[in-house]
Amino acid sequence: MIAITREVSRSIIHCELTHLERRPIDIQRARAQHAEYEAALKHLGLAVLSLPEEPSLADSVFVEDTALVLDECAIILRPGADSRKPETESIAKALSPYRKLFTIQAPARVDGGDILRVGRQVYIGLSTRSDTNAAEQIQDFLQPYSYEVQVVRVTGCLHLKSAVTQAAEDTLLINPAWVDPGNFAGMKFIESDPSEAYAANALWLGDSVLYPKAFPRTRKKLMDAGIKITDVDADELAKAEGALTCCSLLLRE
Ligand code: CIR
Repeated sequence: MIAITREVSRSIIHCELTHLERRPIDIQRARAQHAEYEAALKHLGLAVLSLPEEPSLADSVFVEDTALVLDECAIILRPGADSRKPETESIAKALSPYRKLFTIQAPARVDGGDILRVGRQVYIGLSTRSDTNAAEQIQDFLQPYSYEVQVVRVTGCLHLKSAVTQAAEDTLLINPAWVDPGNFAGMKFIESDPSEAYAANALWLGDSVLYPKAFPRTRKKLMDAGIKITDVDADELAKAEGALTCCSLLLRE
């Protein structure tokens, strides 16, 4: 498995914010935590392809929002925030040796944070960043590969994956205040602790998850469910409204 990542931009203090107040971001600390994230992925056996910094693209560390990568192809997305649209160019270059590429066409908008793939099911969150036009284009691109695309309403948070992520083959980690579990037929659920609103974003790696140290109550629920956890500190990039899935694009070689 390869993880594509990108160095934290020196302009991250100018990041997009939707649900959070702007707070100072310590760039050195953000970079150190990001390096810890990459090291954890390497330790778990992934090859990390770390792309160079994009000094003028504030949110470019959050590579997840630029593409949907599947085994059969990749789709270059069209991020909902205008400041983030130029991020896709270098990602398309990085992905082209590995996958056939499709590209979402204007005026459709979709952030990768709004796309949750579980097996052959692709859920697309309708948030302030993503729309039905993009969902329809994704459905068309994936039609030959027998994925099922389903749109999901999300409220109160930035992205679908702020509200729900996969934590095991058959299990979703979910904040039911932000997304209705009824959307995900056939899955088991672990609910994030109500006192830890941002705790539903785990990075699932097949037999374990990477998980932020900031959410001990939800972490205990994951542990109690028998899920193996690698802890990482991610609170500095959390000030930029970024979570763990946002910082990588995973692809099987
Ligand atoms: C943004 O608002 O676009 C960034 N500040 C945070 C993006 C986080 N990405 C993600 O959840 N996939």
